[in-house]
This record gives sequence, structure tokens and C-alpha cells, in this order.
Amino acid sequence: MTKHLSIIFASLAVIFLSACGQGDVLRVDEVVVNLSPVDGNPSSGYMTIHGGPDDVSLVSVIADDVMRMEMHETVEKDGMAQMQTLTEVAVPAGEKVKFEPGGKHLMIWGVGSGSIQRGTLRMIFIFSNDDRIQVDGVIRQVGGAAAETADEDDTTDEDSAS
Ligand SMILES: [Cu+2]
Repeated sequence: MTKHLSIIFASLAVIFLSACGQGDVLRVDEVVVNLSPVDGNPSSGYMTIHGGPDDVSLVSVIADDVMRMEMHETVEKDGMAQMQTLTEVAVPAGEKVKFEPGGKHLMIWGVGSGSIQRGTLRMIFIFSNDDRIQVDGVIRQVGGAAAETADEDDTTDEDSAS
């Protein structure tokens, strides 16, 4: 009798292992925040979402260290580029969904100075199946001289002579 049971448990274990080991896993990577060079203007966020075994939707993106974050899409209307707010974004099973310049993007207001100094923004992506995926997005300073001063604190500094 006990022999039988252990065989059943063993075969169950194999089934679980194989279920974990194959197929697509819902995940988010290549998360980037392009910090606005103008104080008060929104920054933009981009990422790649990899669909899992089931069709889901991205329903929200949140971060503790921002004032406000929205999902947007740039669409052309009467020859003009316009932005519209998205309430959810479909992520079909096994497919890649990209947020990228000129298309879907995150609009981010008020990125905290702590995150800016650290160079990363901790974000949580919330999906319709209740999956919550936490990713540290890389903050990039774009179009400003501020980016140069932040990470050059040794050797070649001009004012180290003073
Ligand atoms: Cu926008």
C-alpha cells in the first residue's frame, strides 16, 4: 500500500516539475525611464512585456516614488500625433508587447530625487490575472548636461584643483 502511494507522489512530482519547466512565463524587462530634462514636464517609460501561458492584460503600473503615472498611446489623428490614455493593454499568451517611443508609453510625473540619485525607479506591473511583477527601471537622463555631472565624481574633475 505505501509503495503504491509513493509511486503516485513521485509521478505527481514529475508532472509539476514539467509544468514549471516549460512554456512561457509572464515577465517584464528592458524597463527604462527617460527622465525629462525640464523640471515639471513628464518623463516617459518604456518596457517589453513577455506574455505567459494565458492571455492577460496589463491593468496598471505603479511606483511609490512618483507623483503620477499613466499608460498612454501615441496615435495619428488627421495627420497629427496625439496621445490617448490607456486603461488596459492586452498581453496575448506567448507574445511580446513593447512600450516604445512613438507608440505605447508610460507618462510619469514627479520622479523622486532618491530614485534619480540611485538611477533606478522601482515599479510594479499589475496584470488582470493578479500577477504583480516588480522591476527596477533604469533612469536615463536625456538631453541635459545633468547626466554628465552625476557619475563623474573621480579623476578628471576640473574643480578638484580648487
Ligand atoms: Cu504620453
